[in-house]
Amino acid sequence: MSDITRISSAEAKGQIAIVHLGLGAFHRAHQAVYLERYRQRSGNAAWGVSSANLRGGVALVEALRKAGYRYHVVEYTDCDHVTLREIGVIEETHFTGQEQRAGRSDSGQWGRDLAPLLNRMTSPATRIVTLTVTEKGYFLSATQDALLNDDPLIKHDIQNPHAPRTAPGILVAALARRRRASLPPFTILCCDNMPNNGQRTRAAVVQLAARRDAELAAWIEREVAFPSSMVDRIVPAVAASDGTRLAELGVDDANAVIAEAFSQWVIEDNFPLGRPDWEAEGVKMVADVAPFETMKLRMLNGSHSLLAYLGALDGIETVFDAVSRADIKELLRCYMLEEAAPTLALPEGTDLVAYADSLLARFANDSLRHRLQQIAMDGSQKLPQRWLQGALARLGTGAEVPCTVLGVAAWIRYTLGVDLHGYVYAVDDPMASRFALLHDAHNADHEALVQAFFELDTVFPPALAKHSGFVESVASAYRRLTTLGLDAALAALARD
Ligand code: NAI
Ligand code: CS2
Repeated sequence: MSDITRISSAEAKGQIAIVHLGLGAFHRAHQAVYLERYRQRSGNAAWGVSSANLRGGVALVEALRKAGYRYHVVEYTDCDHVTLREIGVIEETHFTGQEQRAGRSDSGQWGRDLAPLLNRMTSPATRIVTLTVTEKGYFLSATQDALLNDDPLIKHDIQNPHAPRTAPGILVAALARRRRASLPPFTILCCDNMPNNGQRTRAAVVQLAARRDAELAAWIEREVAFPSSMVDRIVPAVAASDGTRLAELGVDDANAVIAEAFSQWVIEDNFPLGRPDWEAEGVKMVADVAPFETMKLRMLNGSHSLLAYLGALDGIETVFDAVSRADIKELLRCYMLEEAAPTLALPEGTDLVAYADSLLARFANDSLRHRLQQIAMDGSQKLPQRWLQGALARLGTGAEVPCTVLGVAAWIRYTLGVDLHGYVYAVDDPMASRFALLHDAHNADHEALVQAFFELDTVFPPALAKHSGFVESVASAYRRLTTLGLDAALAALARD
C-alpha cells in the first residue's frame, strides 16, 4: 500500500493577476503548483490564474469549470510514496480554439471565448501572462528567431488582427488594447522548452506586431518585459490506463495530472509590474537563465529524445523500460558527459556528473509511465536545441559526437512512421507530410535520404549540414540501424 500524503488547496478564492496560455498537463503540474503553494504559505490570494486553451482541449476547459476549478496533482516520488495535492489557484478557463462539430469534417468556429480572454488580458489587474503552448506554438523557425510568415495561421492573424488564432496573435491583440487604453503592458513569461525562450517569444510577438503596426511593434520592443525561464518537472500525459491506479489512491478526479516529485523553475528576474515572492516555494530568481536552460535542454531533454527515437524504433514503450537496458543507459551517460557536458557554460557550483546521475535516477522512476511516443513528437521543433547546436559546438573543437550521430539517424528513421519490427505509428510533427515525401522519394537510397533531411534548414543549422563528416556518419549509422537493428547499432557504438 502506498504511503500517501494529502494536501488540500487553499480555501481563499482570490483575484486573477496571471493569464496562462496553454492549459496543458505541464501548466497544471508546475506553475499552478508553485502558485498554490505560494497562496497556502503566504495567505496572499492576489495571484490567481485565468487559463486558456488555444488549440484543442475544450473538454478540459469545461470539465474544470464543472469541477469548480479544482483538480489534483499526483506527485510520485516512486510507486510507494505519493503526494496528492489539490490545486485551486486556477480560477477561470477559456477556449479560443476551433470547435469540432460532431460528425462534420469541416470544423466549426474559432474563438468562442476570445472576447472574455482579451478582456481579462486587458484588465489592469492582469500583470503577467505565462505560456506553455509547445515549441511549435510560437510559429518560429527552429534554427533562427524568424516568424513563419507563410504559415496559414500566421497569415490569418496578419489579415485578421482582431480575431487572432495563435498565441503570438493573441499577445499582440491584447498588448495593442492595453496601449490604446494607456495601460502598462503585462510581463510575458514563456515556460516552454526553448533556448532563450524569453527572447524567442519576443521575436515572435514583435515580428507579428510589425506586420500590423510599426509603432506598436516599437512600443512592444521598448516597453514589454520577456523574462526567460528554465522549467523542469517530468509530467507525462495521463493515459486511460492510469485511471485504475489513481482510483486505488482514492483520486476520483478526471482532471488529475501525474508528475514526478522533483520540480525546478529558474526565472530571469524582470517583472516591471511585480510578481509573487515565490522564492520560498523554491523558485530561483536569477539575472541570467541561459546556463541553466542550455544545461537542461542538452542534458535532460537531449537524453529524453535519444531514448524516444532509439527506444520507439525498437518497440519500447516507456522511458523507464528504455533506461532499464544497460546498453541504452550507457549510451545516455556517454552522450551527457562526453558530448553535451563539454559544450556547457555551467551554472555556478554545478557538479555535472552528479547532475547526469540525478537525471538517470529520475528516468528510472517507474511510477511515471512516460511514453516515448509522447517525447518523440515535434522532433523538428525540439532537436535543434537538444542535440544540433551542441553537436555543432563540439564538432567545432575537432571532437566527435557518435551518440548524437546515432540519435539523428534514429530520428530520421523514426519519421518514416514504421518501427524496426514493422509496427506502424503516427508521426506527430508539423513537418510530418514533408518527411513522408522525402521517404517516398529516397527510401531505397539511404545516403540521398539523409542528405535530403540535412537540407531542411528550419531543422539543421546550415553549418552542420555542410559538415560532410557528420552527414556521412549519420548516413552509415542510418544504414546500420535499418539493416542490422538497434542492438547492433549500440554494440558498434560501444566498440568504437
Ligand atoms: P499537453 O499536451 O498536455 O498540452 C499542450 C498544450 O499546448 C495544450 O494546452 C495545447 O492546447 C497547447 N498547444 C499545442 N499546440 C499549440 C499551438 N500550436 N498553439 C497554441 N497552443 C498549442 O503538453 P504539456 O505536458 O502541457 O507540455 C506543453 C509544453 O510544456 C511542452 O511542449 C514543453 O515546452 C513544456 N514542458 C513540458 C514538460 C512535461 O514534462 N510535460 C516539462 C517541461 C516543459
Ligand atoms: C520531454 C519534456 O516531451 C518532451 O519533449 O522531453 O517534456 C520533459 O519531460 C521535460 O522537459 C522535463 O522537464
